[in-house]
Amino acid sequence: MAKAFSGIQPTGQIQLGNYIGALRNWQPDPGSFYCVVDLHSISAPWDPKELRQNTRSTAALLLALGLGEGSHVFLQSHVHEHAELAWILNCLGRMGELNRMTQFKSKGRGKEDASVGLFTYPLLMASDILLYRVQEVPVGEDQKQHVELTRDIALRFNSRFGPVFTVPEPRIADLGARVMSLRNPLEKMSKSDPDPNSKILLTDSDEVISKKIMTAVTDSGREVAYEPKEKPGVSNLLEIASTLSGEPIEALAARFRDQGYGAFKRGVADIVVEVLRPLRQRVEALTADVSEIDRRLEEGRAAAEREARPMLAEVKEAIGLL
Ligand code: AQP
Repeated sequence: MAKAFSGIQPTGQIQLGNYIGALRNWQPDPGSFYCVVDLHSISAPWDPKELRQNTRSTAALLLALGLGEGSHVFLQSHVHEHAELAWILNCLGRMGELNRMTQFKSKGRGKEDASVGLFTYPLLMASDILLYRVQEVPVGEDQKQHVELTRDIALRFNSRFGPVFTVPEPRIADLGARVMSLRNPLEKMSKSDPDPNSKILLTDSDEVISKKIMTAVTDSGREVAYEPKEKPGVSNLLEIASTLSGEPIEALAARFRDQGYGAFKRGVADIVVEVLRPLRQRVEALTADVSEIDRRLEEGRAAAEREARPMLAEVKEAIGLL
């Protein structure tokens, strides 16, 4: 069984793309670590009150998914080894490779007021992963480049200072690795998209979910078919429905082919509602007990520290820090 690490930013309410592309693939295997990466989320402007709320609600979601049983759930800022290793990796990462990161290009390139943290974010992410000697990093497509950078940094470090780091692999699902916005199917669904109708939140009620799907942008014509280039809107909805129901895309497309977009969207909405409802109810039950969330995060912190502390000590020794 491969050990895994992955993280999610508390930059807002968790959206369906986060669930389909990442959370759904996180397994509660012993030795795996799942983290609310709160330090990453302050690389863009933030509101302290919202950050506190989003951090707890994101932690509640990971716990509701059962990731605190077997595997461990914790907050990045609770384990200072992440920030400390990040400084060391900042001194090994190269300007050229960070300049090539597409996420920085789209979010920060050319913006005078973008934070330095947004530029160096991938090296904090490399630290998150490398502290836990994991083999796999289950992520959505948009994070693949950052995991590849982590591999490059680990290989560079190991060849210069000895075999300290485990070199991880990204694990990306074949389907649903890039769920698209419901308003613009050429753009990724994102927590931070200001248009509420572009994304389904895991906290949305059944009615809100149905309404958002019924008003999702589709394509010209009326035939339901999986053709991501010609029919990006319909194909996105087919991917969402297929990943959540387990029904193959071809079977779904055949079932709805001649029924028109209205009936198709109703079918997709029913699938999404049925999957998210029980999860939302578990999160609501957990959120009512803040002290229980904090107690379980404390357990996660202790487990994470037991791995991260000796790993950082090994790194310091290898690079010559006394
Ligand atoms: N649309 C998506 N489809 C599939 N996977 C996705 N992920 C994010 N959006 C999609 C995956 O979710 C995990 C957690 O992401 P993150 O919180 O680290 O930040 P992100 O990738 O930048 O996600 P967002 O929702 O778009 O956040 P903001 O708006 O803050 O930038 C990752 O594994 C990611 O691949």
